[in-house]
Amino acid sequence: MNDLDLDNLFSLTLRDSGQVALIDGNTKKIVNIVKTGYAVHISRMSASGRYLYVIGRDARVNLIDLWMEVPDNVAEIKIGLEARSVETSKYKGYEDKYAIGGSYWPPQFVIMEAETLKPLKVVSTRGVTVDTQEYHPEPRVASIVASKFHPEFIVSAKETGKIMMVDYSDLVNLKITSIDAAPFLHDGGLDSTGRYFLVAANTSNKIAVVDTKDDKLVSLIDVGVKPHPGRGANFVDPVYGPVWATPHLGDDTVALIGTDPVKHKENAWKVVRKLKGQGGGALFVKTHPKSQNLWVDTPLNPDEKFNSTVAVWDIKHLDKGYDIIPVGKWSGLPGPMRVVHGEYNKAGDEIWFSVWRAKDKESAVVVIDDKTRKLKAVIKDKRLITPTGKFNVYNTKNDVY
Ligand code: DHE
Repeated sequence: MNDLDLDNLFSLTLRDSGQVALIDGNTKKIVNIVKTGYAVHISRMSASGRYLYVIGRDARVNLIDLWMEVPDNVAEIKIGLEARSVETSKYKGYEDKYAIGGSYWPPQFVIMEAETLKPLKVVSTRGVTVDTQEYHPEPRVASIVASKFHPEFIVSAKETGKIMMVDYSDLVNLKITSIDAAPFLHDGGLDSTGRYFLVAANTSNKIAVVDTKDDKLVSLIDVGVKPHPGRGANFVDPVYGPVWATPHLGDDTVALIGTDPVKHKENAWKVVRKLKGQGGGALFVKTHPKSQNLWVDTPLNPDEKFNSTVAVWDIKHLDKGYDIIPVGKWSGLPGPMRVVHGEYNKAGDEIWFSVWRAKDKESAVVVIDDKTRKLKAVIKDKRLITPTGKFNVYNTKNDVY
């Protein structure tokens, strides 16, 4: 019912106002500000691209219909008291059929009817840890990803270190393949083929790799201190072939892990390179299949030099080191601030960063021309309160990262 270029719409988290801003990626204009949960956290897309799901830290899931004249909420539910993750079924034949929310408290995940959010199945994550085999009463649900190879959700339980392949094809006779990874699982994403899921076990300083076709653990890889990939970044390293990258909270490195066990067998599931970045306190890394740039933020670094800038590498010349892009300065806003979470537009020729300031201060989104690395636009509006994560509809729907 609208003429929006929905594939290039962005859902921008407005963390402390409990809202998302829907922004037209072409005009950079706000289409709507939608009320969501408390300290709203992430957005994910349905397979068709019609429905947007948002989860708040209060475990409120909002379902936004992008086909309405003005996209807005059409359903909401609380799946618990505290939560971080939401995802939708993407396997062929199950598009737009199920949604899943994972909660920190109670320790459980909830499978819902995608079009209404009607809860269909609640599954507890209580159980024993993979290492000492001790009972844990509250394993929080961390990242959730939809499998492309089976009708399954890939659900990470933080404290127990288990990755559960939850088969949603038969909710009555529910099958879960439980894979022992490592505690404490946090965030992660798929490799470029969509077959392998790489997830940070952050205080174990490891990345766990799961083959989502064979439903098996492939490897536990030692990386730096407290890896924090977001969904990670996939690109082709000129020497080592296809890699997936993660930066770290606890050190200044970016680990590049080989992801091609067929044509680059000797590099698969090994850290093939460690880039030296600006500093610790990094949260997110980003590139795009059409880009030659690898971007890393450092929003949690206490030094203003780092938390208001981002580092960018030329993928073809990784050994030349990084350039520093003064995103905070380009916003025209004074510090303190955190520059956080790069996200590409659909075409892959712009990257957007949030300039996150206190909730009573003006914030902004800075849009950078990816090719020239020059400032393209600054999106400012008094309604953009504490912008953090942002999710382009096309890239989120298709797991482009
Ligand atoms: Fe997040 C993803 C948990 C704090 C922004 N965050 C995730 C995921 C988890 C998680 C489990 C993976 C979800 C998935 O993929 O299904 N985050 C937590 C926390 O427990 C933590 C550390 C503390 C808390 O109290 O919540 C936390 N997160 C933050 C922030 O302070 C951030 C920087 C700003 C904000 O908006 O709250 C933040 N987290 C994000 C973003 C993603 C995310 C933007 C999704 C990244 C992506 O590209 O997919």
